[in-house]
Amino acid sequence: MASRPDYGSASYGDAFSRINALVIVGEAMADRHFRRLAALLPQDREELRRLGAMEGRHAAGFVGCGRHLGVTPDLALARRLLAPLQQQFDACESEGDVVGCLTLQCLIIECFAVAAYRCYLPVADPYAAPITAAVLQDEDEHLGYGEQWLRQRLEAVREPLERCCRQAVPAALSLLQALQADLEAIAIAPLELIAEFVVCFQEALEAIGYMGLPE
Ligand code: PL3
Ligand code: FE2
Ligand code: FE2
Repeated sequence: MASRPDYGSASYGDAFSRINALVIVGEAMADRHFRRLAALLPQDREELRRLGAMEGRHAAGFVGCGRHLGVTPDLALARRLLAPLQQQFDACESEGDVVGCLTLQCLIIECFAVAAYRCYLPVADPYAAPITAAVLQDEDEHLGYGEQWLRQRLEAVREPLERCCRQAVPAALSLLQALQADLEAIAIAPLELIAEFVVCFQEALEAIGYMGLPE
């Protein structure tokens, strides 16, 4: 069990101002992505709108976590750090690459969120822990939606899916690198988070049907 940080300390609050902002802006970005996906995939429109609304509630929940600790989130920094992922989504959208849009949000960003919240949960403050646990269940559902959609179109999505991952996985990992010291300050081991992401991503690829099959 990781040792609990001092949630009231200045150093915890300082690190949390950046982590909390990243999560708030990341959730708001996910909300926007699901609404765009709802427009791109009219047959799933209602479900995708529902998933987007969940993301809006996640953002609000994490705003409350920062407020509870008296921390002001550094939203400008978070927007800068998330810009590459946002730009990638916008580029896929304008190229009509629906598979790229869906892979980026429902596979990469959701795996990233699941890994981050799994690592945060055991070291979260008592106010944030139940909020994070509830969000984590929702993220599993979002990942499941993406897995199912991609699994049903396995051969057709292979090439755009690979192209999307090749760009997005390094972008997500460099984001973690930028926050390495802040993660340590809130008692998350950056390497553990990367390992968790890899596990989650591999499980998702297996669920879609790319790996784990006998040759
Ligand atoms: C998908 O629903 C939302 C995507 C949000 C992206 C979050 C990434 C967070 C990375 C590092 C933060 C770990 C600690 C979490 C603390 C609340
Ligand atoms: Fe979310
Ligand atoms: Fe999500």
